Amino acid sequence: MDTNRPLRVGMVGYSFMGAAHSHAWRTAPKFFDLPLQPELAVLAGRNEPAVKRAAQKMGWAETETDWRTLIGRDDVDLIDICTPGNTHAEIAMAALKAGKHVLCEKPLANSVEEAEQMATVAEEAARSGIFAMCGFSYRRTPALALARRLVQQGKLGTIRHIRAQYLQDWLSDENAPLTWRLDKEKSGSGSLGDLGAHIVDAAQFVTGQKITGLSAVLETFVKERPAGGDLVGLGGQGDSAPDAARGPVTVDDAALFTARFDGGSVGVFEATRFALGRKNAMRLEVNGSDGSVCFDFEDMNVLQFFDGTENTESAGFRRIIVTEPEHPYVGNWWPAGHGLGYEHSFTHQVVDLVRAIAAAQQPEPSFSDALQVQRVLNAAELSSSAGSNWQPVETQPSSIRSVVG
Ligand code: SOE
Repeated sequence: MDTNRPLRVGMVGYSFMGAAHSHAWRTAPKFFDLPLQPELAVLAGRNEPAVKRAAQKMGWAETETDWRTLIGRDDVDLIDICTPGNTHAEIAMAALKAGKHVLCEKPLANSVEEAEQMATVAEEAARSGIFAMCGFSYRRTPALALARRLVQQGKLGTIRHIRAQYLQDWLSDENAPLTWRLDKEKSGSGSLGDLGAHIVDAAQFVTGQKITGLSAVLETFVKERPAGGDLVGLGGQGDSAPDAARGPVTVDDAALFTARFDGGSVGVFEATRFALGRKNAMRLEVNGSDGSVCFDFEDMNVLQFFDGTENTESAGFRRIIVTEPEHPYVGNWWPAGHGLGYEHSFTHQVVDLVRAIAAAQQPEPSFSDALQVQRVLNAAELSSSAGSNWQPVETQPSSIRSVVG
């Protein structure tokens, strides 16, 4: 690809994730030197007045009301998928087959079968220089990227424990209304896929180890909710309708599991939307033979580090404020101490994606990486429905698997 060219983006969906991605596409070239210049070319959504309003607000030049028309356009290079999970597979595979790069929101799909097909199509496309990436944005939070760097530098020694939580509370009110996130047909699963997928990716990203098996408990605390919630956004916040007719919640409210990793460590995972008072507590603690790291997204500019090789008399968790220019991604932003926010990880995602595409290299996480996360989610559902039976998880990439299988 000619690196002086623009990268013309077509995005499908314009709700919460659409807004975060639009901000990232707009902002990335203003703070980072990019080899291709992203253009917010076309925004697609089914409701014409709404998509036009969103396009104007978020800076998109044109709109389409059918994603198929968007994919058929010659003046679009990349398709960014910000829609509910039940549409990911069809849009992503059509886009890749039409020669468009793809960025797809997490979790990759609503089933392992769909994710396998997507990974296969993505591997084929990559052979002709067309790339696909899944949007596990939290790995681009500087403190988590620093945690990975410390692990790679050997500062933690042999990793033994991985403790991951993703705690939100927006469903604690049993009158919080139904949204698409509570409908298994659309979302695939509940806390498990929405939140659990993030901590599985983050844990594996930071430690470099893959989950090989798990035992899970999934629970739906509130089985019916008032219908008529915000069908595209988060919902559940201040717009309760207790008198409205109630409909079924078909996904898990909370997902917990213990896991083993291929590097010999053991892990505990918890994802819930019922942790009252916890708004976006995406937490990760890793304990090794020589050190530990601890992260909480509610204090996202900080990484706690314990150096077990120090004199025990003065040792203790050190609070690293991850805003120094030498910290991952931070040098392109503000002076030390002037923290970053939720939206920055999406901007970093765009930066890494654009650089990989320009260098004709596979961006990470690939669809094959996201397929492996999908296998973990699937194993958790199988385990929970079989009385928490141990479920093995395949770790090998999709292409190897199809040759073997
Ligand atoms: C909703 O629970 C949600 O928006 C997730 O879907 C996002 O991936 C996460 O970043 C914040 O919470």
